Amino acid sequence: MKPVLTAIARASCRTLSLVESRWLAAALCAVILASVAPAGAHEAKLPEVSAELEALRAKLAKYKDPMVAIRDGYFSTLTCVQYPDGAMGVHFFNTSLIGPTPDPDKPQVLMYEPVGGKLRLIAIEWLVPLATGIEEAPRLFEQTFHGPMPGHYPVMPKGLRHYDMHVWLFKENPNGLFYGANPTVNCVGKWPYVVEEAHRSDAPME
Ligand SMILES: [Cu+2]
Repeated sequence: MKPVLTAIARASCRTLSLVESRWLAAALCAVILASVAPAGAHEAKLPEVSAELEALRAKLAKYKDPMVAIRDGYFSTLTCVQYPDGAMGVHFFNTSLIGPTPDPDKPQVLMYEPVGGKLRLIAIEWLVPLATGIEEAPRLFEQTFHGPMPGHYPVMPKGLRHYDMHVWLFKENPNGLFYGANPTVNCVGKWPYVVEEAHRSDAPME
């Protein structure tokens, strides 16, 4: 159906180009084309991942709806976290999943990007506080967690020292699938509550 609509829109654009006012024709044309743009056109490009992460992405896709996340115990921390080299977005944190051994199927954190006043799922994160008793950095998907680092104030108390690992399952990160900040995500001016952190997200802060 959509390709047919797009073809009709393009044809009407050609007809409009015969209209005397070029400006008016261009403006009308833009409106017509925008109205038939496919719904997915504004969706983030999905990164290529291993079969294991692909399966996890399918399992977690239900959380594209933040209401589903809330019902499952992932609560919004309200603020959008910004770094000099990119942003993480808004973290939804499920404290009931905290433990010393990270479960590959159950990240403690979901991350959302503010887009047009709404939240779009972009990444997931595992977070293991030192208070769980772990001493060495955990590993998942052949990656070693970052840290230990202090809690990210004011979203967390500074004393919440932890290891963490981010995976950009739902939005391509030019810095890498496991890198903390994504330069294509921006909080400033997009969300009423923004925390700007000075340190690069992956740098251990002792
Ligand atoms: Cu994060």
